Amino acid sequence: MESSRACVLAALLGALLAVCASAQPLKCTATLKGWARLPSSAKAKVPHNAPSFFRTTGRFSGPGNRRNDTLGAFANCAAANPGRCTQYRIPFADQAVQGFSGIKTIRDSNGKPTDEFWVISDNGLGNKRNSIDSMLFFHRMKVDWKKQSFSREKSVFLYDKDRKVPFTLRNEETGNRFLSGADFDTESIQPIGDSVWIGDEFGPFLIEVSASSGRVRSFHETPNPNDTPGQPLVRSPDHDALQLPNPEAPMPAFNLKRSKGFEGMARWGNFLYPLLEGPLYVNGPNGSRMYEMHDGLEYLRILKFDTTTKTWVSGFSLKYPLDANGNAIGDFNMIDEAHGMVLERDNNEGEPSMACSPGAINASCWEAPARFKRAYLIDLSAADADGFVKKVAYVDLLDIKDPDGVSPVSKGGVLTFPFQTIEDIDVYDAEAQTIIVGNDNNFSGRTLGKADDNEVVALHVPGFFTGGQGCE
Ligand SMILES: *[C@@H]1O[C@H](CO)[C@@H](O)[C@H](O)[C@H]1NC(C)=O
Ligand SMILES: *[C@@H]1O[C@H](CO)[C@@H](O)[C@H](O)[C@H]1NC(C)=O
Ligand SMILES: *[C@@H]1O[C@H](CO)[C@@H](O)[C@H](O)[C@H]1NC(C)=O
Ligand SMILES: CC(=O)N[C@H]1CO[C@H](CO)[C@@H](O)[C@@H]1O
Repeated sequence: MESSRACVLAALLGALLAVCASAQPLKCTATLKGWARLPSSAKAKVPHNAPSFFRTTGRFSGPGNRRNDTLGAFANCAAANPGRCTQYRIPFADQAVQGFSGIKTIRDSNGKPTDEFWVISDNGLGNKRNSIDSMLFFHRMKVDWKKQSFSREKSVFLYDKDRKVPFTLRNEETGNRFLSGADFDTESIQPIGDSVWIGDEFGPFLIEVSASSGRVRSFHETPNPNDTPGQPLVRSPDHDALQLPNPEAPMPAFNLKRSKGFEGMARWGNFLYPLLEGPLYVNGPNGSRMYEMHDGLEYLRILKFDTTTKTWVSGFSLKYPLDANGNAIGDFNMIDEAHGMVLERDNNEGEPSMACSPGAINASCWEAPARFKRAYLIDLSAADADGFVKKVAYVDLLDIKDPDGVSPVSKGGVLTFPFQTIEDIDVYDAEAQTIIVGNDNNFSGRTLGKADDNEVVALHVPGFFTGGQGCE
């Protein structure tokens, strides 16, 4: 906001137009280099030593989250448009693999990318109450760009045999104490050494597990970057320590929306940079309560964690300014020491060209099609005095150039990525100036009446590797 005011002033003076032009993020062209899919029906068998309860998923996704053990008891329909359902019915046998909320390119010992990636599955069916019979796991996936498919090479299920988690687990009194979608909502993944660090949304919490076995090694609460009396921690309504008080008593303090925890988490060296998906809820200027804002726009907190000492870096807090209130971030990874990539999105889904007419919503159009799906290049080293990182440039994921017809779902040389939740971004091959982006398929987005596959795309974005050069 301030920069655009400065621009108007400079324009009035008829000077410094070049400086102005760079104040707004530049649009970079993204060209499709690879496209691959994992069928939405992909399922994983549960480990032989996991409770048999987990051989079925989705018993609690019906009305009121009350259980129903009958396979296929409920249709899978969009919340906003109940007429629009997918081909699947719930509960189903085994565990759904699809729905990835974080990605990390696997590199060889020379730092060259392989065609393998770590991905983490989201917590199941979307929330704490309907994901009780979902297991938590991450996977090593192999992409075959020629066959346009990706396959699961290995799945690592999370378990807390050593009782590192300080609250009662769903599987408390079981041999291995596997973690479930009622315990955590796993959203971001960073391998460091032989550990994998996972960002959660219920606490929000940070969890360290063994990269090879998934055994929990450490557990960390989130400090409140604001000095708010009585609120030393960031807590969402799903934090384990919260419970509803008696009717006449005040509500307990919590300061983050549900499902707005560590959706993204970048890494540089031994430091993690967890990024909250939603703004903190803070004390307003006149005794009111409000979401944190700057010049009328919500912003998100980036924290810093030292994995060598396993402590939060106190006093550190950068801020990510959203383009619009209500937008969310999907993932965050670094390109170099100063630059990161952040996915920012609206909550809409569906092809913009297939929008419903106002007041005429039915199952064959999108009631709220995708409008804002972007990957931002940010500069952390250019943060202003208030800690706001600089949004340098962006890629419009609704306008991916596909001149060579790489993807079978491109139309007129353009691929759109109109999914509600796009939650995976990382550098793929820095030398070839490519990045990798994936959707968190929560069963909808591209095709009406059908659960969409998980898609990953390799995008050539030279502007992201040159600080925005060549972008307009
Ligand atoms: C479970 O769903 C089936 C199929 O819709 C229904 O017939 C049955 O009554 C349900 N059971 C319970 C306990 O709600
Ligand atoms: C996708 O996830 C969002 C947020 O969790 C939820 O509101 C929406 O209903 C889901 N869509 C479908 C089709 O399940
Ligand atoms: C559904 O709505 C769209 C746009 O609102 C309209 O063009 C189409 O004819 C409708 N289809 C049905 C089956 O009503
Ligand atoms: C009564 C009053 O002035 N309320 C204001 C308190 O501050 C918030 C946030 O700036 C405003 O939105 C309210 O209007």
